[in-house]
Amino acid sequence: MVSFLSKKWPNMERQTTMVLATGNKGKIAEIRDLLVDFPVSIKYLNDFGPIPPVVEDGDTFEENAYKKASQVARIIGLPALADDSGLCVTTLGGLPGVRSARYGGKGLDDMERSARLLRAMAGEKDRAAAFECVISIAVPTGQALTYEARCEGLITKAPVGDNGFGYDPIFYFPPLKKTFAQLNREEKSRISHRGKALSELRAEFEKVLTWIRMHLPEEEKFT
Ligand code: ITT
Repeated sequence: MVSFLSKKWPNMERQTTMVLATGNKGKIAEIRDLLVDFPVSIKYLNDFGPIPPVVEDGDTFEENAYKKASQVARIIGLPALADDSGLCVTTLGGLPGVRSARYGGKGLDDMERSARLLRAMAGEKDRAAAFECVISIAVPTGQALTYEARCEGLITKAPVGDNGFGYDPIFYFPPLKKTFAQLNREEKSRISHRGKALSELRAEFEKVLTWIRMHLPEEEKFT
């Protein structure tokens, strides 16, 4: 491993451990894919004992992403990466937005939330919407880096496709003439809000790792 890393990442002979601060399996799969060849050892919330849930009461994706990353980093004592994202529908004044995971109330699953949104859009001609994503990487002392991106599309009249998660079946991406749920993970990541935010992060990953190491206590730098 070290020899592979030292060829591709000459200044990164050791791996840095980073916790993915999300319980959303769809996000985990997409983020893991995009960091697979990077010199980080990824840990998941499940690798640690029960962690108090983060109250996502921020008004912006950025606030919530920072809250999730910084709380997990502080409690676990390792750098953490969190994603706050959602679907913003123009004609609904940007809703469900930061409340995308809770739209329609507690106890609904992804399909029921999408059905609810389609009902709210019934008869509406303006179907414009955008997925937005903010990635926050925080260290235990609270400093953080932020990456963000959006992806514009249209809300369909009915769900189409079986892939992905969340609102993917009702989000149509005109350039590919498909909903996100008709794309495989790689196709989606090339154009999605999360894929674009993570590709900015990938583009300067070496700098990010150096920044993380500078902000870690001595004994955790090379775990
Ligand atoms: P964590 O907070 O644990 O990361 P969460 O699902 O609660 O998981 P958010 O608060 O960021 O995450 O809510 C994001 C919601 O927005 C998510 O549950 C989906 O309903 C929707 N969403 C975000 N990105 C999406 C994507 O790529 N495809 C479909 N729906 C997405």
